Amino acid sequence: MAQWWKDRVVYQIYPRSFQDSNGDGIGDIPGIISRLEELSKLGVGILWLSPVYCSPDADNGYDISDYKDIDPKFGTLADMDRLFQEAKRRDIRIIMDLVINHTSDEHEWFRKSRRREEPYANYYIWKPAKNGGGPPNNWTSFFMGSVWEWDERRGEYYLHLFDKKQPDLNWRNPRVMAEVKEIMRFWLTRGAAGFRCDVINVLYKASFADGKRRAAVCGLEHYKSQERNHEILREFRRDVLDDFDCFTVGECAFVDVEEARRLCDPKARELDMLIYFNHLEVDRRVARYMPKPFSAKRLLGVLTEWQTELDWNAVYLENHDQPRIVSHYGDDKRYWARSAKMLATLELTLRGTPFIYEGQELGMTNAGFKSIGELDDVESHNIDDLMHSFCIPKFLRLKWILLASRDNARTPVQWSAEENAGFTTGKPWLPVTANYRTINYAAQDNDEDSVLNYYRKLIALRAGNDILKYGAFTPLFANRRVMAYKRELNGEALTVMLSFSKQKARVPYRGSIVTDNYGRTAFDGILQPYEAVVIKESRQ
Ligand code: TEU
Ligand code: CA
Repeated sequence: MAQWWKDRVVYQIYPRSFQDSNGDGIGDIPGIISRLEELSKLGVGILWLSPVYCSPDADNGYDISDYKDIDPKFGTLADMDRLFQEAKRRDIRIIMDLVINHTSDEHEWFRKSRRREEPYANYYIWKPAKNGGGPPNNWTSFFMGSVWEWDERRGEYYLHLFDKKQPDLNWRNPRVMAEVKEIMRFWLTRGAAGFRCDVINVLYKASFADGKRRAAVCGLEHYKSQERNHEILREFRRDVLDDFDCFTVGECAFVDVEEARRLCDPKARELDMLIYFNHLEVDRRVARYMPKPFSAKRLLGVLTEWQTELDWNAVYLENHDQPRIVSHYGDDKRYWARSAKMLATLELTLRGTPFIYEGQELGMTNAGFKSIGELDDVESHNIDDLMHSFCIPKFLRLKWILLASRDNARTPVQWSAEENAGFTTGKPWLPVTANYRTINYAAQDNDEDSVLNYYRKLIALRAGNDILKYGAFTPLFANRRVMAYKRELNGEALTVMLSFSKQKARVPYRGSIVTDNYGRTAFDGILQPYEAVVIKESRQ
């Protein structure tokens, strides 16, 4: 069924790195407003804002201390209202980040919970010490170490799946449910068009028994996608979301297709679509930090599973937790522009709602960090400590972490060749990547052949093409370096061929060109390095 959130392309803004308006080095809401024209010109129809609520920033806003106010570093509620209005004028809708697995330890609820002050005493997951002072179980955090932190004041441990400054809410407490519903209504009434729901499949902890040892995250089986978690999502729909014209996209940790089918079942409507990770991990061992060689065949395998098993899903290649795609599956040196455009073709010819991350449309690259000291991200520092404790040598730690660090995608958007890339007149909170003098918006805006204009062209192509939007997906062919797939609707088909390699490759398909990143007008069956070709099948 057609829906506005299927027709449109989403653009993710990481507010602190998007555009600074007042010289404090931190991007802000007035900065976003000042760039709406650029976003409109790109052709995006929905913005997802990473958290702009009050936060002490232990995890850059994913630790919220007040859900109903804007952090002063980003502006005011009045600025946010103006952003809703200004976006609406340009037919752009906005979804907010809903982070409800945990709050900040500086949230008023937690400060009172610690003191056992009612009604907050049971808003979080508190447990007494076990066997003479030890933690309640062996679970490990997504950000390394135990999930349990001892609280002197309360004399109990509290649970945190992420940083210790992110205590998990207690989803057994009906008051927590009521609070969150109110927060959702607050933003939907103000103008939000839905939510990106942070780690939404781990809310409900069904038991606190020890986890299986040797799991990447120990304890997962006790809280991932529990029955009650599904019910909670249906309750959000019934009691809140159904009253508004909105959609949800849930970020789901360690999710597989089977679980995803259930979460996105159009009948149950727990989520409208979800964010999974497997397609970005085909060249990684144990999650993200240990590399192995890339294979286009493996990538097509993962994509095929997700494209065909779900009726609809989110499609993305970058976000604020991942390295830049051109530095990951592309080539950020000789074939920088070619490979950035090839990856654009991949994203915009898959079935689903595309999510483009700020700077992706410019082909922004990894940051080129040289030392751990340059990194801001809590996860990078924790993983470094953990690897250190396993005696992994420094040069390897450095290599792996600098390549995969979340900060690679968090450097300021490169708007121009001016100082600090036109992002700020002050000192940016995270340094601008050195290549901003050549890779920037101003240089690409009027260059017909730029990565930016290629994105504009493809977004427009998708908008006017029902095969690309709603056509069925069928894999055709893949090897280590190239892949081909087909999109088909009402007897019409488009074939997409992509090269992930510096070498030429022969493919067995022919037809008239719909789009191509080499600008050619006829296809001879040979893919050039990092070429992307979309053809309309010739009927023979
Ligand atoms: O990320 C959730 C998540 O699963 C992360 O552990 C992610 O897999 C990891 O960062 C990849 O290295 C969400 C947010 O997107 C992230 O920014 C937050 O730090 C996290 O939740 C906690 O709120
Ligand atoms: Ca600012």
